[in-house]
Amino acid sequence: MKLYAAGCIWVFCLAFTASPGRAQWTKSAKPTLATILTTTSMTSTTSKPTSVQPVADQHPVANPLPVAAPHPVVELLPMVINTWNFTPANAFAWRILKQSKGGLRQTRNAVVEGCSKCEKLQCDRTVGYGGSPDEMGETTLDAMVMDGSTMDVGAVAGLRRIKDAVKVARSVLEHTQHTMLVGDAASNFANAMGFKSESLTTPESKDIWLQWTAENCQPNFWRSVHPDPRVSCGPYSPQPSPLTRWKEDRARTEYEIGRKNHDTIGMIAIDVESNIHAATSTNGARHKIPGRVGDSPIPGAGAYADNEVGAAVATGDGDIMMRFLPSLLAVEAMRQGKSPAAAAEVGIRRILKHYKEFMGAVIAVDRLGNYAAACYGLKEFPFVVSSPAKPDNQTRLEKVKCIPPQEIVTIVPL
Ligand code: SD4
Repeated sequence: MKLYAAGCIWVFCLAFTASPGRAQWTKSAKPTLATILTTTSMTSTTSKPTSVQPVADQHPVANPLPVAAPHPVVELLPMVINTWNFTPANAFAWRILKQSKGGLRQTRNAVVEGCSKCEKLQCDRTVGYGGSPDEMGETTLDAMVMDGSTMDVGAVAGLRRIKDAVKVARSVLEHTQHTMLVGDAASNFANAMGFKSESLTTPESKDIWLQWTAENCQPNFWRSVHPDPRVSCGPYSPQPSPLTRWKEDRARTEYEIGRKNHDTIGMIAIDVESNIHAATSTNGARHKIPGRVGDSPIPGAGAYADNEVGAAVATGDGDIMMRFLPSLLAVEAMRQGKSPAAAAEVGIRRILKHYKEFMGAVIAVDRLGNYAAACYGLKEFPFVVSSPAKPDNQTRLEKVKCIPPQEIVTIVPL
């Protein structure tokens, strides 16, 4: 019995010392069983996060298992990671995160300032003012900030006439007990918090809208209405809705949801103590029906963070993605011991099970800074990472190959 107990302890010690994340455990606050499992099961193929090598065990043992030679420890934290090739936003956030030795405020400042940078730069014209005009030609903004230590969230949706969406989301988090404010009322709140109102329309966004109206409002997001939305502008009135989904899938294919009309910045920052913040900002989907809200401001959909486990951010076709909460799925998969690579794929594959025509990506990061991404509907998905593990402590653009297209499955009528 004693021998058995000693054996169990010994096996545990071996597992612990051979774990790739061991080097960080001394720095990170209290690793949980979930993080132990996560770290030991990491098999990411989409990135090279596990460059930390096991340290040789010092205990005498009759038949020692082979262990790697001592290897210099590579720190993975602090880190900043974000969707798409929005490198200046990442570099800005990285500078902020490194301004001090980290700490809760720094991760919040990092993600908010990083996303805010993208809003100012109008990244790909899909973040910030002057992009994705809705059916009336107006740009409205969605954004969120989530604090992984308190699980507090601040979000805005359909924000009108205010450029600083992610900063208003932060104000919701810090100055209210609510989670999300929407539309004109969110703008009133923003004014009260000191943000100024101004038009979000630019000559470019006006041209996009004019061209769309000149082309009979094609494409659009309507279905089962009269006149036929595939050839006409509104106003529309309702028609009986078919019980099949094929029309919807066809419409989304025609719409060609992809880069340039459908991106978002989703950013995660983690400090050396594994304090995590995640944030998002977007102007949503081009030609959306006024009032439409996407996945980006929805906790669990556009982003999710939990200091105990890690965080995830998502980008893509928000109308579909928000039905599955892929960021929450990814974080929960890591909690159950999956690697970031497997966890990101869980978020994507759940959607694929139901929607074969969707485009999107999920980035998952564990609390030790190991990361991976998974995507579908594109050839590859770029993202930006800053961490001490990068050469010269630099901000780097990386890419992951997406899951190959699935066979289109015919939807059988209900
Ligand atoms: C949305 N998901 O509103 C957002 C936009 C986007 O990547 O592309 N996100 O649908």
